[in-house]
Amino acid sequence: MTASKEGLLEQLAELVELSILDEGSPAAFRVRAYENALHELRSYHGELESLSVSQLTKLEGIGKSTAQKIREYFETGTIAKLVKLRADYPPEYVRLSKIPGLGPKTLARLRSELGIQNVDDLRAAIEQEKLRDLKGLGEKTEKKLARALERLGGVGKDKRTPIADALPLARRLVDELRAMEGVERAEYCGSLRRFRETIGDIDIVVAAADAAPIMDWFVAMPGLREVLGHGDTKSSVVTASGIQVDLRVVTAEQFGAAILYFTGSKAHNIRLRQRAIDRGWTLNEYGLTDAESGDVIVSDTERAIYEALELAPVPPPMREDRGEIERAADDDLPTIVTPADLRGDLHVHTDRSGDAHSPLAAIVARAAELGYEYLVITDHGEDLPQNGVDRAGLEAQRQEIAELADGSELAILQGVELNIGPDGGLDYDAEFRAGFDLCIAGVHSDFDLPRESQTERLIAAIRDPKVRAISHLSGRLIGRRPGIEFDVEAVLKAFVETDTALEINSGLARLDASDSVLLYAQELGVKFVITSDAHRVDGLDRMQWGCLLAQRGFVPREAVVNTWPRKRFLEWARATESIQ
Ligand code: DGT
Ligand code: CA
Ligand code: CA
Repeated sequence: MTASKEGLLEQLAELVELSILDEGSPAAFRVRAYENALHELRSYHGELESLSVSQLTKLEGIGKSTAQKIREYFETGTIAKLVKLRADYPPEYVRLSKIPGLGPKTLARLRSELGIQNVDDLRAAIEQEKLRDLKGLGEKTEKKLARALERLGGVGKDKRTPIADALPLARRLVDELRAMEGVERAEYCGSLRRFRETIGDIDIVVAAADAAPIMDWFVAMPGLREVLGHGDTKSSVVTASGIQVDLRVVTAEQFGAAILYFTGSKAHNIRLRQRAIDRGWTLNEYGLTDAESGDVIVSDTERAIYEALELAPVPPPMREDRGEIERAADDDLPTIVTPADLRGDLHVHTDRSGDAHSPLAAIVARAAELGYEYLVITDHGEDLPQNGVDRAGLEAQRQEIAELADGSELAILQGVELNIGPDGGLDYDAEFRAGFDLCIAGVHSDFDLPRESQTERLIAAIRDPKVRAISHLSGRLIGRRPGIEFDVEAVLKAFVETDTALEINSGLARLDASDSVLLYAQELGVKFVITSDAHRVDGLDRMQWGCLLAQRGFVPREAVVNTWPRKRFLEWARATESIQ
């Protein structure tokens, strides 16, 4: 990992995460300082590496101490403070901090008073009922943590990494590999390319004539925790953050067969191999081969292999043996949605929301650059503690929108993201809500209600005449907070009855609704919106993730409302014949 802006951003993000543990609070001065720097640098497009400490401090949000760390990174490839924090807070310990209900302060006490270092220790301490005796914790907290552990699905032995943690790392490695001399192609494969929500390990395939220099570079990257293997064409490492990465080098001719094989899934591969056998061929990571003569039929591209097997090429997110082989054979795969097909964004926050950061004008400017025909601004409703916007704020925004919309090609609509209360109630009142062009509504609280209550509150919100879409249906945060439990069939039927759209949220921490809910929903004829849920300008650019999630759910383009032209979209947005 040579010094690069991406590498710096990664180390700063890690500094934020570990400093929260070290300082005992996400609001600590140091944490905020790193966070501010991170946000500033993400949108800074100038040259960074040559800036001095005093030049760096001239950038907004960067103080002297952070500036020194940035210089240190570019000069040495690491930040000493981070190296120390990594030693103090190893990945097993950091994993504990992702368990809902375990704040940094409690965690520190568990470590100092009970010696808890990892999830297995915590589980054992809970089983021995040791937590309840700690001052200020008690039996209730102990039980709550036991449940959180249970619902997270065995965090202990199942060490799957949330996609939000694996994807940026994989993308950076692939970029670095592509920039290396002699590398013709590089692609991440495996579950990550299939866009699963959690990742066992990262599998990267490179096409190059000479593997040795690539292998040597890979196992010598700075900041690795462990080298598991260093072979001629295959090596495996574990990064500082505890993620395993496998790298294989093949020839350019074998590249298609190799990425097809290593993308999987295993079940998809088995079906492909059977089709090869039926034709008197064999299929493996080297190519599609005539079994008798041993001649390679095709191997250089995935597309050519699918075609030889008389299949339409299957997009990677669909390769789970969930009906895609049959549909590819009938040339009946769903028409996929790409970011270029999206004509508007329907879930975007401005800095009026307490947890968002960019002003309206900047959001509108970026939406126009993206070529959108329409944009719906949806700040948080007032019921959301700290982050919600009151009536006066939204009325002022209405004025601002009218001014920006005047003479603009882009249709700017005022919406709001309402909070679905525990009983299905919504923010403000019906009269005030009627003043919006379009409302979306989502669950932001009360994640622990019984299943029937969750079902009822969702259906009540779906049936509200002003609500046109439900944001992040389950409210989950992948690997950190399980979603609410509800009757999926009953809820999806309410979507169909009221012509309400189900959101496909592009935020990597959410990716909500999940692929299995989407698969079911599209079968029932539900409509969808793919949204960014941006909380700052650069968030608008993440629609590609929602598009990949839609592919995992076999969602056809026609069912995605924000692929429709403006007129048709506005008609749908303004329809209020929802059942009451
Ligand atoms: P993960 O890492 O657990 O999230 O899931 P994958 O799908 O990335 O699985 P992984 O890393 O074990 O292997 C990557 C791909 O390589 C897998 O999706 C399909 C292929 N593969 C690995 N082992 C086998 C095998 O025994 N048979 C077949 N047909 N394919 C395999
Ligand atoms: Ca993998
Ligand atoms: Ca692997």
